[in-house]
Amino acid sequence: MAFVTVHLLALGFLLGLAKGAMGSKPCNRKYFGRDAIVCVCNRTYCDTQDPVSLPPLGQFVMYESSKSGNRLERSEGYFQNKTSIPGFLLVLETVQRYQRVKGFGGSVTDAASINILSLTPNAQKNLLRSYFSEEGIEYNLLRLPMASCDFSIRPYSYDDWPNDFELKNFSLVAEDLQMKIPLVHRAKAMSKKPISLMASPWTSPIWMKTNEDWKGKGSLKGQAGDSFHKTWACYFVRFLDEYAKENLTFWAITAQNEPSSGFVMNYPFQTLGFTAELQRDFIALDLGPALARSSHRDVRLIVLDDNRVHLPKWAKVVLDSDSQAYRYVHGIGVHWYLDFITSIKDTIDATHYLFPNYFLIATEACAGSHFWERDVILGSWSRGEEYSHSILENLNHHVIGWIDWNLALDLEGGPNWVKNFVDSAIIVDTTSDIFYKQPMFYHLGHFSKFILEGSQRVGLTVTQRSFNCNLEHVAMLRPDGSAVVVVLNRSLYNISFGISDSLGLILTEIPANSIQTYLWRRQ
Ligand SMILES: *[C@@H]1O[C@H](CO)[C@@H](O)[C@H](O)[C@H]1NC(C)=O
Ligand SMILES: *[C@@H]1O[C@H](CO)[C@@H](O)[C@H](O)[C@H]1NC(C)=O
Ligand SMILES: *[C@@H]1O[C@H](CO)[C@@H](O)[C@H](O)[C@H]1NC(C)=O
Ligand SMILES: *[C@@H]1O[C@H](CO)[C@@H](O)[C@H](O)[C@H]1NC(C)=O
Ligand SMILES: *[C@@H]1O[C@H](CO)[C@@H](O)[C@H](O)[C@H]1NC(C)=O
Ligand SMILES: CC(=O)N[C@H]1CO[C@H](CO)[C@@H](O)[C@@H]1O
Repeated sequence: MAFVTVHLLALGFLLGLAKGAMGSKPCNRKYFGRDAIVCVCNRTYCDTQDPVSLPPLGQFVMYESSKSGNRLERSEGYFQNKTSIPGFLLVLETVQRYQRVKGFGGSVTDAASINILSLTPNAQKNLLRSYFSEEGIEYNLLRLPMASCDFSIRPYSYDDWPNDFELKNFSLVAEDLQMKIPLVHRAKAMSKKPISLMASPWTSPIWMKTNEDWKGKGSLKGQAGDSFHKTWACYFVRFLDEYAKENLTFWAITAQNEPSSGFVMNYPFQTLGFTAELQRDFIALDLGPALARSSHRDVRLIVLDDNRVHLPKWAKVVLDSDSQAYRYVHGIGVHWYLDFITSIKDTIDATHYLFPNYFLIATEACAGSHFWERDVILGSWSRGEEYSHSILENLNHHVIGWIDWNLALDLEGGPNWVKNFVDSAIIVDTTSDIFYKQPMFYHLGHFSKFILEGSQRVGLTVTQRSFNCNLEHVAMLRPDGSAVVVVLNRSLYNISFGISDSLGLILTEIPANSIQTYLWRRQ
């Protein structure tokens, strides 16, 4: 059933947008304050999207989410002839070509798994469909901790038998076999896209560590090339072997989650310290050769996996041509937690220009992690904007993907064995068998659902500025040649603007505090 509304825009352009709801189900809104809206799902109801379909040449589709309550609301419109040029114009420049996109996703932590599996089966299905199916936002990347992290209910590794250098007693645990692995299989089964997996260790077994503890300042005993380092490298291969036996293979691993944290006194949860030099030597002498000798030689190896403040220095050290490490490395992972103290130009751009053959990927982000922030804020639009602002900034600076932290947390922002609670795109309320889809979920969806793997960023130039207007935006060409433009307005004002392509002009408007995705055929 479709109904048609006509928008008369502030500038007086007649657009003729057709708003359509085919089979999609609207957000069941719940307010946690003015404009603090979540979409509530339970075992019998959840908001859905129709599969993305491209309109005929000369038309476009636009999806909008707004602070005032739209959630991926679809409408259609027509390209206009370039008669009247609006004050603010974005011009697609397809001759300017940048990185190809890997994708978007979230993390299957123990905590996320516990929360998802605490729901009744149909509610679980609605949650997983929200992330992975065509009715949802169609994630194609998943990051899995190798063994425990702070978002576990106990610290453990896969071999807690002291001095088991041959990893005789290495084994996956209940968290993998009963929760994470089945969930990943369910996600893959309901996804139309191939899902790529990434794994990251937080800590080695403690018997390999200088401090023999999960947390606190500590690194591997000994030095690169010795039995501790060789065993730790074999542990990665064993992990990949054991997951392969469960029919899960990985696209990538990172050498260590947040390696710099292992040098912080009293660091509160699982860590293993590496300086850039230690990481370089471990990869050159141990991890790189172990992977190359294994059946997992095609698994991409990602270094850093820590805040971008360490760039470009970390890359210069690890990828230095005097060592062999650079031969084994494919990419560089960044976390967003200290973005506010460093510019992307001085860190990520600088790294890209030095090492253009290594991809850059955003491997972890969450809201509510700083001590001055509340852990969970239900319905926070500004946290959604933090996500889309970060994704836009990263995509505009050579980054090929963006991975959220926990797929789902509870009302407190956990469970987390050291109470390091944070926010999540989906918050589960187990006692009521419901879950809340937060604004962060929809902000991510504006990218993950539309910018398919293999899409390439192209130029998008602002040609006119009639007023002090500073929209954030990115443009992509998808593998089938269609175009996607995402536009974010974090301000309090509506803006009329245009998007120009060789086909003509989209005359449109973006409301205050909203995000839009435009999609159209070009041939
Ligand atoms: C689920 O939510 C829908 C929409 O709000 C509601 O009509 C229905 O009664 C709920 N189902 C259960 C089992 O609570
Ligand atoms: C644009 O101009 C062409 C040729 O002048 C015309 O055929 C077409 O209908 C116009 N399109 C619109 C959307 O006005
Ligand atoms: C492996 O585990 C068994 C108990 O299941 C134990 O007896 C044995 O000592 C362990 N081996 C190593 C090398 O730690
Ligand atoms: C893995 O896949 C094979 C072949 O499809 C199947 O026979 C086997 O049961 C699967 N194993 C697991 C653990 O899922
Ligand atoms: C801004 O846009 C919203 C939604 O499209 C509309 O309801 C509102 O009237 C607009 N405000 C102004 C000042 O144009
Ligand atoms: C992010 C941003 O700056 N957005 C713009 C949204 O629209 C208003 C009104 O035109 C501008 O002032 C903002 O700069």
